[in-house]
Amino acid sequence: MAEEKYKIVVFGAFGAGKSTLIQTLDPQAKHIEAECAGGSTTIALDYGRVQIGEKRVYLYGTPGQERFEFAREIIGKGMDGAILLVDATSPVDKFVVHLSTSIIAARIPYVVLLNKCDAIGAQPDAAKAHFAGTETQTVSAKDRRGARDALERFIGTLRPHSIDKTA
Ligand SMILES: Nc1nc2c(ncn2[C@@H]2O[C@H](COP(=O)(O)OP(=O)(O)OP(=O)(O)O)[C@@H](O)[C@H]2O)c(=O)[nH]1
Ligand SMILES: [Mg+2]
Repeated sequence: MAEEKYKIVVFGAFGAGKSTLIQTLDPQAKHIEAECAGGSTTIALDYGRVQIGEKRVYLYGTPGQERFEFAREIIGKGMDGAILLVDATSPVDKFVVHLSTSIIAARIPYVVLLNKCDAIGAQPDAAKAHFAGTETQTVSAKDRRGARDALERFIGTLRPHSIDKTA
């Protein structure tokens, strides 16, 4: 049986935990970052790979800063599914709503992962209310088991990448 391939793109606001999630799922993941106040920020992309049985999942993380819209557009080309990672310790703002609206407009299957649920002050239910009608799951991007379970569940709902459909 041919291996199935999936391109999954992780969207989310600045500091939502996208790079952390991809690094947790693939400890050999690569990313391009720059120093910024209080730590580092993704300036181009994250890239990781995860094998789930016969399914090979290519994970691409996007930069969260608003000015990198062009990078999100390029990275998102040809994706099979999108993960919207939401920081459950901060209020859902206009930018996060913009990201979810863009994913819906592109008709891409997606899941909302409510992140940082291990942190004091996380309010996943308040965040969830903004995504009524969409599949949501609570995670901590630092917890490998929970993150992998969430990814597996999402991949299980998808069809493989179109390049394999010709086989
Ligand atoms: N407590 C807790 N902290 C987290 C979690 N996920 C990420 N963080 C922290 O949040 C900060 C930002 O995480 P990143 O993974 O760099 O966030 P990002 O979404 O890639 O950020 P940009 O690339 O700048 O958009 C880091 O200090 C992480 O350690 C989590 O699940 N729980
Ligand atoms: Mg990042």
